Amino acid sequence: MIQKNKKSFPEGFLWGASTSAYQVEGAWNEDGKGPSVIDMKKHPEGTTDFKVASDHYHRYKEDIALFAEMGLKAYRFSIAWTRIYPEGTGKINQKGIEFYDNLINELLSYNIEPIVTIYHFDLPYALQQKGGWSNRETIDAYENYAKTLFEFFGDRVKYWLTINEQNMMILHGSVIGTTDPNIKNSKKELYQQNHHMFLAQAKAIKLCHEICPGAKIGPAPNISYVYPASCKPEDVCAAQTYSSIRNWLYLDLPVFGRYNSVAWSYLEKEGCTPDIKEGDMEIIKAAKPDFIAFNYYSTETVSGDSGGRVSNPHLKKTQFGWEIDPLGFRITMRELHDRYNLPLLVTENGLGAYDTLEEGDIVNDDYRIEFLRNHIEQAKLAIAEGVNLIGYCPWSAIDLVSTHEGISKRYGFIYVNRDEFDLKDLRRIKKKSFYWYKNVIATNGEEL
Ligand code: BGP
Repeated sequence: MIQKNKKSFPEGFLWGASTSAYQVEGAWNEDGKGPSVIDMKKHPEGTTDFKVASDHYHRYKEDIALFAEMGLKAYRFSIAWTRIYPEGTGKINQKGIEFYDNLINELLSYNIEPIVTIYHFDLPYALQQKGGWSNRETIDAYENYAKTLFEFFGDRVKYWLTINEQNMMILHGSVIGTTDPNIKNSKKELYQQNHHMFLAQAKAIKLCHEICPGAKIGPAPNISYVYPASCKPEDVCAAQTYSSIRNWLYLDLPVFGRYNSVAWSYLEKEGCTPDIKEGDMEIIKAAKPDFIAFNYYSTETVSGDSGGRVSNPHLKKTQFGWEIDPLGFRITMRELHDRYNLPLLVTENGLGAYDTLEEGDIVNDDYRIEFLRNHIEQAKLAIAEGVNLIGYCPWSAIDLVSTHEGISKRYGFIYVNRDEFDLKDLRRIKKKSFYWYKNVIATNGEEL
C-alpha cells in the first residue's frame, strides 16, 4: 500500500491538455484582431495557413464541453496578443477581452483550471515592423500587454506562463516564423532579442505577483536532456556545452538571475554577447518564478567530433522523424529538479502523426496512446523519486495546425475533420486516445 501511494500522482494533479492561439483559433482577422508575425509568414509548400485552423474561435463552447467530457482538470492555451492589442500596444480591443473572458468563464463553469500562456510565438506584426524584440520598446509593449491580462483575467487565472519556448524562437526562429526575414538577423542580434525577452519576462513575473497575489507564474522553455554520443570525454563536454546553450541559459536567468557561464563563454567566442544596460540584471534577478513549465518532445544527442546533433541509434522515431524517448522524459525531469528545485509543470508532450478517419467516425490512434502511456509511466516514476511535478498537459487537446508541417501532422485527442486545403465540415470526432485519456484522468493515473 505504501509503495502504491508513493508512486501515485498527487491529489489535485493538473491533468490537462494544451493548445496555442494561432494554431487552433482561426478567425485570424475577425473582431478587430491585428496581424501577427505568424499571419504574415510564408507557409511551406503543401501546408495550410493559420487563417481558419481548427475554428476554435467560433466553436470554443463545443470544444470545452468535449474537454470537460474527457475530464480535463486544466487547459493550457495562449492569448493572442493581437486580439487584445491589434498593434501590440495602444488601444485595447474590447472584443478580444470579451472572447477570452468567455473562454475562461466557460472553462471555470466545468471546473477546468485555465493555464494561460501570455505569448506563444505570435508577436504583433506592427511591433515587428518597428524592430520586434531588437527594439527595447517591445519590452514595454509586452509588459503593458501582460499587465492588461493580469488586470482583466487575474481574478480567475491562477497559472500564467510568460513566453512559450523562447529558446526555440532564438535557435529555430526562421522555421517557426518568428525571425524577421527582412532584417539582418545576425546571431548577435538574436541574442540581443533574447536578452530583451528575459527582461520582459522578469517584468511580467514581478507584475503578476503585484497584481494577482496567489497566482503563480513561470517560464515555459522547451527542455530536452542532451546525451553525449559516447562516454568519450570530448562527447560529454560537447553535450554539456550544447545543453547550456539550448536549455540552461533559459532557466538560469529567470531562476538564478544570471547568465549560464558556459553559454556566456560561447556567446563571447561567437562575438554575440548582448548589450546589457545598467539595471537590467537587477530587474532579472528580482523576479522569482513560482514553477518551471516546460515542453518535452524528445532528447538530443551530441558528438564532440561534429560539435552538433547526431541521431541516437537506441531510439525509434515518429513518422516525422522525431526521436521517441520516454525514459529521457524522466531523466529531463530529474535534471530540472536537481538544478532548480522548483515545482515542474509539463506544458507540452505528444506525438505528431498521420491519423486515419475510418468508417463510422473512428480514429484508432493506438500509437498515440502508447506514446503518452510510456511518458506518463515515467512521470509517475519521477514523482516517486521526489520530482515535484504538479501537472501534465500533453500537446494537444484537439487537432490543430503544426508550426510548420500543416494539419496533417495531428496531435489531438479530438479529430478535426479538415485537411490541408479542404476545410470540409470541421466536425469534432473523439479519437480512441480521448477515451483512454479520460480513464487515465478518472483513475488519477492509476490505469494507464
Ligand atoms: C512546440 C510548440 C508548439 C507545437 C509543438 C509541436 O515547439 O510550442 O506550438 O507546435 O512544438 O511542434 P510541431 O508543430 O512543429 O510539430
